Amino acid sequence: MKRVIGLGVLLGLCSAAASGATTLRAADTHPAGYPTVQAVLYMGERLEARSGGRYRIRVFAERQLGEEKETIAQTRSGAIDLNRVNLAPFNDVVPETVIPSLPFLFRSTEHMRRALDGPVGAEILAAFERHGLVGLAFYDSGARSFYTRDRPVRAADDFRGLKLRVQQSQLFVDLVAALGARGVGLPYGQVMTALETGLVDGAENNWPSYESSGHFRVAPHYTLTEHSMAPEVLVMSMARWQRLAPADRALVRRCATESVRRMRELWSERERQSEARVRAAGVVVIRPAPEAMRELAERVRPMYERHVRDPRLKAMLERIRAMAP
Ligand code: GTR
Repeated sequence: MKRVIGLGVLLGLCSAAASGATTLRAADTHPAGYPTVQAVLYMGERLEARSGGRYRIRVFAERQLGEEKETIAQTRSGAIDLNRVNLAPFNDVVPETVIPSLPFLFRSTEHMRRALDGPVGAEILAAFERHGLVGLAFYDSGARSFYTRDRPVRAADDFRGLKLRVQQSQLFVDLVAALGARGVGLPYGQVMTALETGLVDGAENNWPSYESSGHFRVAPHYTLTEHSMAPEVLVMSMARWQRLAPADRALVRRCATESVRRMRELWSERERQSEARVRAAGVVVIRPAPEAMRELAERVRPMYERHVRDPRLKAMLERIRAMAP
């Protein structure tokens, strides 16, 4: 759902124009204060300082510019300059993004960072260029786990009969089907109502999103499946990028890279806080037994064959596997 841009925002943009600074408009689905929003604001501070005040970044948080699928389309068309999105809504657009979104691929945060900070990550970021976007950086997103409204998921067979919300990605719809439930792709902003009305029985996300969205209040059973570590990504509109002087492009990249370190600090702190907050609110946290986890991994195994057919992507997958600690 789009909101009308407020007078304050317009005045802000006008005063930036009057001072001669160029304001880059950035979209984020999360509310103000969420680590991704903070990280892009930090990038803006760096950019403003490093460009001698010529550039600023304004973050339109909490879906002010639309849901992720819409903001991706708008960024590709050049209506939005920067976009911080999760990889999943890109799965059907940029095939390379499927790889780091695959279930149970990364063994740990270190494994994920090792892959994405190196040449594999650079290749995935470069792949956005074929789709009207410039990939600037990956941000951590922790691990995603399932949560349910009425009954907890303790064993693999508890997935049977459940309708679970996932991001708008075929990979994730298939993931839920492989587990034995039904996946419903919905934009983030519709999940709360879907949970409240029983349109879905649950959803899946990391600690900070589970907490900040308030979903924990309606779906208080959190099962630590940690099935995906699909990272966040920061992209720029290719149309906007091409209007930047080469030196300014390098500046934008540098400031985006600088924001990654800040994001990592903010993220680990927020993960801890969010987990503590939802536990204090009485959420039941379930750690599935090792046999249950083995069974889940077994169920999703055929997805690798189905979703990774291109030899180049298969090779990328093997490179990531080889980096496991
Ligand atoms: C969050 C992610 C968002 C959005 C959301 C969702 O973890 O940071 O960008 O994709 O999940 O589930 O829609």
